[in-house]
Amino acid sequence: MRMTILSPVADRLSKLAIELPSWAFGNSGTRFRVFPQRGVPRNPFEKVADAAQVHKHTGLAPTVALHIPWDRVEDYGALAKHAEENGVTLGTINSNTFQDEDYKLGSVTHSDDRIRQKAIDHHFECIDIMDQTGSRDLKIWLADGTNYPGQDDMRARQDRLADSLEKIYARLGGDQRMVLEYKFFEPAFYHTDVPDWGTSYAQVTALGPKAMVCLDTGHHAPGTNIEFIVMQLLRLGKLGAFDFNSRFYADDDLIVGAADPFQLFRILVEVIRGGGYAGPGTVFMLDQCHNIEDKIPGQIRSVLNVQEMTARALLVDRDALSAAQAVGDVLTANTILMDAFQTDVRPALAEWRASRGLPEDPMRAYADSGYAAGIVADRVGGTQAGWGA
Ligand code: AOS
Ligand code: ZN
Ligand code: ZN
Repeated sequence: MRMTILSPVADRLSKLAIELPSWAFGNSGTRFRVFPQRGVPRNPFEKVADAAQVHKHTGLAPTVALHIPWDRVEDYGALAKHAEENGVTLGTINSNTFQDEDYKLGSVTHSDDRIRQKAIDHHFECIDIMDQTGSRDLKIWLADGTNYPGQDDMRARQDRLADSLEKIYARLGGDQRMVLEYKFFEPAFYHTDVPDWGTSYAQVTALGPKAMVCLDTGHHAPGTNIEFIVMQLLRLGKLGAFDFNSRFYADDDLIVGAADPFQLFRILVEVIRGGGYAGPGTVFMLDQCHNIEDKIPGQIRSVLNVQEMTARALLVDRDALSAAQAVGDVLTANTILMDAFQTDVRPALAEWRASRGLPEDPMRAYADSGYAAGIVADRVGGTQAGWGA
C-alpha cells in the first residue's frame, strides 16, 4: 500500500465521523421557491435509509440527526432499529420552535408564560425522544428575537432565556447534553436572543458542564475569523458541536467547503490543535439544504470535502510550525501551513478508501448503484417530506 502522503496520519484520519441532518434529504428551498425532487423521502424512515447510503459509500457518516416535529414518529425504537439495520445510528435531536403560530414573538424567551412553557415542554418531548433513540445531544437553535428597536426588552428576554434553559437543562439525563446554537440574524433582523458565541457561552456556562456551544459556520458576519472562535471555545472546553455548511452571503446552507475551502481548512487546523478532533466532546454535524442539486450526492460531496480538508489539516507539520513560531519566523510559519493546505490528498484518499473496502470514488459508486432510480420508482404517492413535513 502506497498512501505515502497520508501514511503518518492514516490512523487519525480513520477516526473522522460526520453526522448527517435528516432534513438534507427532504425537499427544501428558499423563501422564494421550494423545488421538489422525485424520489425524496416520504417519512423519517426513508430519510434515514438515504442517509445510510452516504455512509455506505464513504464510511464517514455513521449517525443521522433528527429534527422534531419534522421527524416525529410513533415508535422511535423502531426508527433506531431501522437505522441500525441500515448501518447507521440516530444522533442529535434538534428542537424546533420556529414553525408554530404561537412563537411569532418568541418561544423560550416569550413574555407570555403559557407560550414559554409550551416551548419548554417541546424540549422535554425532545429529551423523551432522546431517551428512546439513545441520542446523547439536544440541539437548540432559536428563532427568537425582534425586528424593531424598542419592540421588546432585550434584557428581560435574556433573563427568560436563562430561566427556560435552566428548566430544560434540569431534565437532561446523566449522559445527555445540550448544545446551544447562535446566529446573529434571521428570521429576526434587529436582534436575536442568541446572536453570538459569547452569548451562547455565557448561557451554557451558567447551566453547567452538560451544556455546550454549537457553532454553525454560516452564522457569522462576513469577515469574521471563525477559526479564532473555534480556538477560544475549545480553550474554554465548550465547543460541543459544529453545524458545517458554507456561505457566500448569509446563511446559505451550501455544501461545506464549496465557497471557501481554505476557511474549512483553517477551522479544522484549530479543531485539531485544540483537541476537538475525533473525541466525544465536539460533534461534526452538517446543516445543509440541497435545493437545486441531488440530495444524496450532495451529502456525499460534503463529507468528502470535510475528509479532504481534515487530511490536509492533519498534515500540518506541527513541530516545524511551533519552531518557526517560537523564533518569530513569519514567512516560514505561514509557508508550513500553506504547504499542508496545498497538498493534493485526493489520490491518497482514494487509496485509503480502497484499503478499507470502500469505493475509491464514492460519487461514482453511488451513481452506478441504481439507488437513485430505485427511489424514484418506489416512492410514488404520499407526501414528500421536506421542511415542515
Ligand atoms: C438555523 O438557521 C439553524 O442553522 C438551525 O440549525 C436549524 O435548525 C436548521 O438549519 C434546520 O432548519
Ligand atoms: Zn444550524
Ligand atoms: Zn442556519
